[in-house]
Amino acid sequence: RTVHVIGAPMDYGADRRGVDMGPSAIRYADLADELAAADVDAVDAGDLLVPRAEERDPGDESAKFLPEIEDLCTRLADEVADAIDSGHTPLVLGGDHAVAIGSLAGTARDADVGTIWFDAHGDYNTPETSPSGNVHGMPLAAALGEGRFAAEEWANARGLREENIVYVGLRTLDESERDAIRDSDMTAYTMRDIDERGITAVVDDALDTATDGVDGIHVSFDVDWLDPDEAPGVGTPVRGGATYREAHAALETVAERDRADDILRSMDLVEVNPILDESNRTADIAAELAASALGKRIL
Ligand code: DIR
Ligand code: MN
Ligand code: MN
Ligand code: MN
Repeated sequence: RTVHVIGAPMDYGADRRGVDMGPSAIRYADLADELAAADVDAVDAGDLLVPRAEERDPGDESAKFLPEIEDLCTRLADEVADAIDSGHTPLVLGGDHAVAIGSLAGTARDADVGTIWFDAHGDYNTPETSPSGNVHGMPLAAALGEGRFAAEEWANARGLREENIVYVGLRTLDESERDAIRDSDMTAYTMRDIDERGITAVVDDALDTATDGVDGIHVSFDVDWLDPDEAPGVGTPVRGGATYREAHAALETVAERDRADDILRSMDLVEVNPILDESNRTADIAAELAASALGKRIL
């Protein structure tokens, strides 16, 4: 397998500046060595060019920097789709989680796709419902063309199937997201499911649902899914998250299924914020977790 690393150093989607440095921090955390340890070939396509947020006006308060996000995500979607066409597995380094709009649009351009969303948050707001106006809280709604995103052709992920979207380890939702997720065809496992059943059983079920009848899955990993004690370098920490070991076990379970059924199509690692981090430890974990997802094994 060849992994195609794409840096998306964008922080238009979040309030706290600094996630634009995520790609550098993850590379600095020996991503290349970690990928080698996973026994994959890797090509690093470098970073997409992103104008600095300070040079821009946030514009519409209900979806800040949306034209800038459109520009980045349109280019990212093309690069992800091209990488898949050449038989590679795109690994997108964020950047805030709004970059997933581009990843999903690219990976689901010519295929039916499911996704597993590892995140403390639901990321299912629309400009109409978002309490913050931050687009990193909206990528799933954008990809599914909800609300105002119905008119934003660039954001829609054509082959993404709602019934193949699975959240693992949710622990905080905005009120309108709760109702919308309940009314949707998506599947949601919360931290409580992990407490009760253990991470590997939950991820196994998530994989059954996400892979059912599709060509492959996209794994979107927001590092705030981890407990802030493990991953302090995030803009929106929420206590009660996954432990270090649960996170590795989750992604090793994905890798195991991939080894059997060749299901992993693309992946995001997002929301690493080096400004808020302690000695790059959040980026370190992110790099290690990429290796677990891509097949690194002890024995
Ligand atoms: C919040 C935060 N639900 C929002 N979302 C985050 O702004 O919509 N997602 N941090 O990862
Ligand atoms: Mn997120
Ligand atoms: Mn999050
Ligand atoms: Mn390391």
